Amino acid sequence: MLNPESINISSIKLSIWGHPAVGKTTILRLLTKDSINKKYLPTQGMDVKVIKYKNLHLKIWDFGGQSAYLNNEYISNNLIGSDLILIVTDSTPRNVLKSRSLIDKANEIVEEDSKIIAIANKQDLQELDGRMTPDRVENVLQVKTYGLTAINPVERAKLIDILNQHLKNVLIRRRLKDLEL
Ligand SMILES: Nc1nc2c(ncn2[C@@H]2O[C@H](COP(=O)(O)OP(=O)(O)OP(=O)(O)O)[C@@H](O)[C@H]2O)c(=O)[nH]1
Ligand SMILES: [Mg+2]
Repeated sequence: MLNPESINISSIKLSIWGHPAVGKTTILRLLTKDSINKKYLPTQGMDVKVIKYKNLHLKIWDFGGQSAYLNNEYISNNLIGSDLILIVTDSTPRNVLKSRSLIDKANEIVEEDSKIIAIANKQDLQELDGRMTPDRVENVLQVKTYGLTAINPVERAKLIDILNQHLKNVLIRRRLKDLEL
């Protein structure tokens, strides 16, 4: 039985992508255990943070979502090489529909090399203003989707669980690829 944790691979690239103000940087800060700043400060360009994750270095790329950074060449150059891509939405119907095209674009760029999953963020606002449930978001996006409230530090455990699940698969895929060579 293959034990992914026994495989010594030094680094994994996790990209967090989505439209502006959906909560990408908040998700990064939830992971890095930095304090959550509720004031919106748009990310300029991108920010890369490295955290130790089990026996690996997890390199987290937090992309600015503003239109200047959605340009094809910029995204192609930087998304390439991702092992796992988190497409983040704020769970409003409008944003979820717009995020579908980001998934298509990401698929074109990375083809079979990266796993793409989605985060239906801002679930705390669901009852307040009718945001979509993770199941409904998943129906539209057609990739595995998880609900999250990134401003709530308690949700860190949930986010780590999601990553655990998918990073294990990343390692297994890499291992199988090595065996094919
Ligand atoms: N209510 C609520 N607000 C959130 C949640 N996650 C993030 N926010 C807020 O949404 C705003 C934008 O969050 P950011 O994480 O900066 O958004 P971003 O996606 O990084 O934005 P860009 O860098 O411009 O692409 C901030 O005011 C956050 O506090 C959440 O789960 N619920
Ligand atoms: Mg940001």
